[in-house]
Amino acid sequence: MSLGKSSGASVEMGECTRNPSYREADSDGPAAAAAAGRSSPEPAAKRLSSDAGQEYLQIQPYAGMPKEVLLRYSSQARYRVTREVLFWLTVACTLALVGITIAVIALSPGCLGWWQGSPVYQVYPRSFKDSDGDGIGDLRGIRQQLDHFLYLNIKSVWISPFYRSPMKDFGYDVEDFREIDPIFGTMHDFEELLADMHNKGLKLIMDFIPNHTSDRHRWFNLSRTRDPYYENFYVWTNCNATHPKPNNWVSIFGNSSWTYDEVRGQCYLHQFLKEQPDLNFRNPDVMKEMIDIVKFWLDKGVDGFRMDAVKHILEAEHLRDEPQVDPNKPPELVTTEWDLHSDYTTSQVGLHDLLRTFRAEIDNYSREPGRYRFMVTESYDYDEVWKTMMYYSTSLVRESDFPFNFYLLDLPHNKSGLWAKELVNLWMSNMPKGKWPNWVVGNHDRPRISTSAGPDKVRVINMLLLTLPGTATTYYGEEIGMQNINITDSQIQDPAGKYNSSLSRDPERSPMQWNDDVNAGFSSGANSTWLPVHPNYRTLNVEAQMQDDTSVLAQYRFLNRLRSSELPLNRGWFCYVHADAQVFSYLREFDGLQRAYLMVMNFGEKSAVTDLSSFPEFPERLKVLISTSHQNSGREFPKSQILTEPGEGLMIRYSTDTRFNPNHQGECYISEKACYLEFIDILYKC
Ligand SMILES: [Ca+2]
Ligand SMILES: [Ca+2]
Repeated sequence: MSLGKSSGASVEMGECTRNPSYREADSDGPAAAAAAGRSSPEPAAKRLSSDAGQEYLQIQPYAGMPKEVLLRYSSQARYRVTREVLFWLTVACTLALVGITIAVIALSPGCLGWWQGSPVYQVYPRSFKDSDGDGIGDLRGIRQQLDHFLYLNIKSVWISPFYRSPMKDFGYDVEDFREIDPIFGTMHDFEELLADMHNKGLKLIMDFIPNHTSDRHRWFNLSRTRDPYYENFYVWTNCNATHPKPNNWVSIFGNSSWTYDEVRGQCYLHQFLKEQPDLNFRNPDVMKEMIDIVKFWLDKGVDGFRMDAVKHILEAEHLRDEPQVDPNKPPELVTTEWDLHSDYTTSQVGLHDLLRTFRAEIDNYSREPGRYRFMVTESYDYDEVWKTMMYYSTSLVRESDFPFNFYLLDLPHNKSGLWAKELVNLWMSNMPKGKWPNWVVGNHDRPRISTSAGPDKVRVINMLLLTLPGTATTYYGEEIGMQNINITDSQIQDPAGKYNSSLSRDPERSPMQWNDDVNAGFSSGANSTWLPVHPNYRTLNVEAQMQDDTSVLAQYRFLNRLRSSELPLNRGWFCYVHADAQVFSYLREFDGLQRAYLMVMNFGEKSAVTDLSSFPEFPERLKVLISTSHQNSGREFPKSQILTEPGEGLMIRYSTDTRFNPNHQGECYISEKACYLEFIDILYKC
């Protein structure tokens, strides 16, 4: 705005002239110059500008200074320099902050996902808790017991199938993938369960069964009647009605995997029960329908899937006979899966493409912050561990977060430290670099570890499970050392057991033992429970063990809580230290952290003295933080003489500045290397 060109300017000038300093400066300017006889050819404004530093040196700030005056005033060196210094200081600080932020992000190791930070607890829903007294566990029952998971510090819960099902294979024969079986409750019960779990910080992992449906599924009925869309939803082939064996393939449950269907006049394939026809994943419409089902549950908010029996998803299209393990065995005696090399019925080319397609759909739901959806595959190739490893994701293609590791199920086969190490190493030495391990010691298909390995080994096996690197899986009841039940032939419920009582999986599926009330607190109904409760429930139950700080439960809880809070245990190095006929010993440490955990565990049948004096990294005296034999907790041993009894596990905690892993690189593993800076309490990549 120009001076004197508007009334506003006049007002401003009026204000100016009331300021004595300005008036003095104003009159001192051109008037003083004229008085001094200096000629002044320059316009007044220009002269004012060039001489501002001199002429306005005496000006004091006052309210309502006009812009031009203010500018002249502020252009004095003392203000200009200060201003510029402050400006560049602000720029420098901002850049430094941005730089530090980028550096911290770049140097920070990734956080552990929820599926890495907690054991996965497997709930077998028929057996966990019955809410309505019919003797069968249900979803409302699970909801009633959520605090049990919080008590154990467990965050991930896998619930075995609860889809609508004729229960020929207790839920693994699905009649409708979008409905809850009435035995377990309603969709509303499920939604309430899921909401409650999320409110308590728990994640729900569902079973997903891609290989087959129930023969009662709508798709199968439409396929039998050759509905054009569903005609090829299952694996059909021509066969002889009186001798329905198009080839020698056998079912996992025994005998031919083909059954003649009178309605369609063809045979259908079933790799499991004849009531579980295999879906035909060579038909893209089948994949599309199954993906829609996955989305249905992801939309409901489930946190992940355990993909069932994945290696069976595809079969060879040529349907040729599989080679016999014993070529001389008469073909009519080839009736079990162990009689054949399952070259054409498992792990076919294209299988991983299908799983990666499922994974990509699941990942679409992982994009919201804090809503990672998890996928674990169930596949077991006992002698071909490399096949199992193929389910791990690669850096380019996403598949499983991990495939289930069932090798520890074989711990009871040979009670020795060497055997324990061999089974652990089978996974660790074959796992792709940087991947996350996992460990299973029990499930709904295998005898409980307390029975197969013996009750005296329960504590040490739980200790192993919770101190190895990676995610542990705990089958319900293992946290209290539940044992198999004995059942008579008339009590058998499992279809596999009805076919062959020695194959019955009922013994490991008995009701959860909550307390010493009727039915072990599992069911308040007067009627009997679907399987008998183990008679030891009066003393072996959750409530009793909560009162006893030396119990299996107390030890499980202690170790699991420690695991979640201690860096060496939840993401540190894992190093083999020693193995012999009795003892398996390993170390967990974390670079930059002084605390380390030395595990000395006796899986054998004799007491042992372990001499670790050849390792200079360990202090001379080692103090036991916790022993599975309670009386030995707190005990100190010289490192040359660490005493363990059969079935005893020691967790030794010590402090050191000397790292073990740099000197034993071939014996040590880590998934993602990270270091700790004690000085400012942060993790960083190293
Ligand atoms: Ca019930
Ligand atoms: Ca199949």
